[in-house]
Amino acid sequence: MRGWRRSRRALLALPGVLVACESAAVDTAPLGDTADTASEVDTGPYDPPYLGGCVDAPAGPVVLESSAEGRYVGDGGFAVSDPDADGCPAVLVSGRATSVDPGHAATYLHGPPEVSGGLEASAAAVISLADSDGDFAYSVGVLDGGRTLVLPGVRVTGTVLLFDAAGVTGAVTEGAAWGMIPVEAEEGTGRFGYALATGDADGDGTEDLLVSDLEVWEDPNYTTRVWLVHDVLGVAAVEGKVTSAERLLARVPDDAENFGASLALADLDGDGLHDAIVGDTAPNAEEWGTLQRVLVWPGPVDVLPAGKTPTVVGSGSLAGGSRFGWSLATGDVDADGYGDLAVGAIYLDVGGQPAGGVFVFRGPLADVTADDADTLIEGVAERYGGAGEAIALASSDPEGSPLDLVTGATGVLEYAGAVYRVPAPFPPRVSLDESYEIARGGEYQGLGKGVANLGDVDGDGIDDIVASAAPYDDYGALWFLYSSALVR
Ligand SMILES: [Ca+2]
Ligand SMILES: [Ca+2]
Ligand SMILES: [Ca+2]
Ligand SMILES: [Ca+2]
Repeated sequence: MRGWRRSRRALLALPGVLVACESAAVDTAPLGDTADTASEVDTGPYDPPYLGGCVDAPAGPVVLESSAEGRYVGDGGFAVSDPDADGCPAVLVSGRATSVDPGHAATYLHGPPEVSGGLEASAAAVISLADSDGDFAYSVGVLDGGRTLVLPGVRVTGTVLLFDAAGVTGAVTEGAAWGMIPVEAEEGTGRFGYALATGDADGDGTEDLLVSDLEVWEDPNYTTRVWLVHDVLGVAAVEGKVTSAERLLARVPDDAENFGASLALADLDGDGLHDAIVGDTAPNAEEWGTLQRVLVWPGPVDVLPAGKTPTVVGSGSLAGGSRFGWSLATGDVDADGYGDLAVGAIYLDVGGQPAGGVFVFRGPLADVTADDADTLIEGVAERYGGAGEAIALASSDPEGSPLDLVTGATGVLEYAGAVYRVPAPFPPRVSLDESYEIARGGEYQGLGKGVANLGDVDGDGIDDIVASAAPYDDYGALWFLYSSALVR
């Protein structure tokens, strides 16, 4: 198997491409036939086959465009879950608020998207949060199997807001939150909530939260932090909407202003306990060039650094300003039982151009550098191509392993942007080209700002992908890339 061919985009507006989860229609067209048919049909009615999943197999990407000017949907992170276990994913994605200025908004979709009405019509809820200093929080997350939505709020101080996924409907604001946990005592001037991760950091069986608070540009008085909030649901349930008491467990290196640019809680050393993973890019090549790295604290993690020495995944011989650590993804890509780490570097030099790329390190990790990566995935050699902007891992195997790597590159094709899927197993070096492309944006759409694994939604045994095109006319769009519509 060699790559995925570019998928078709001519059939996006076909009505009836998607059906509800409870559809009982069964069409047993083989996957190969389905894909071939999709690649040859240009217009006209399309009778989507049903492969046993949540949606019928569409003929191409399903695109939901936002109708809210300035929404920039998908400008930040995704959180995908299936709280009612019906096989239809719920997608929480960040964007900006147009009803609150300045502010940010998370759009929550639950169940198959309806193409005809666009993003807002398909959304179960749009949660808009005021942002007093306009710095915009990017991240979103879920707890309790997706039954609780987690958003950082920044009206006055850094606050983690919790929403009942089943209880948010239509346009809501922070007043609908059932839990508010302040995690910063002083006035917020940083980019609180730039990244967050959920998992069991301290190994006690409760879900904990990492959330970063990056420095505002050129503010010499601000320190960059990653907060660790233990037992988020328990704290919120007991204390509700309190606004006192720091419960902040922080790591504040004074030499790194982008500490926490990316975060994950995942097991990388094979002991079954989540490890705390923090990306630390450097914005200025000359001044900060040596500080690009990913730090991995072995779990259980209590207070960072808690006397523990992190494993350091450094940028090695990469040029300063490569932004190694910009994005992270974790999973067992080679199915050997150890968690593996993928690290994005959006300005990685490829052929003399800041094209971007992704490094894959197979666990268990020791101190390594980018030069030791098991796989280097280089972006298309285009200036500010943006490969590694976001990373997801996804299976093409009904058995679930090993994992493909999916990355967006917002700047390729003169900012049309594209999403690439590199099939497992990975060779030591991969050069992204059209053979790996699974979707390509239109003019200046910047497709690939975010990518996430949806699980197998269309029922063909292959994980499907959702991607965002954030600069899309300042509105933004979500692209649902169902594998049954792609030709391999
Ligand atoms: Ca815990
Ligand atoms: Ca571990
Ligand atoms: Ca592995
Ligand atoms: Ca699929």
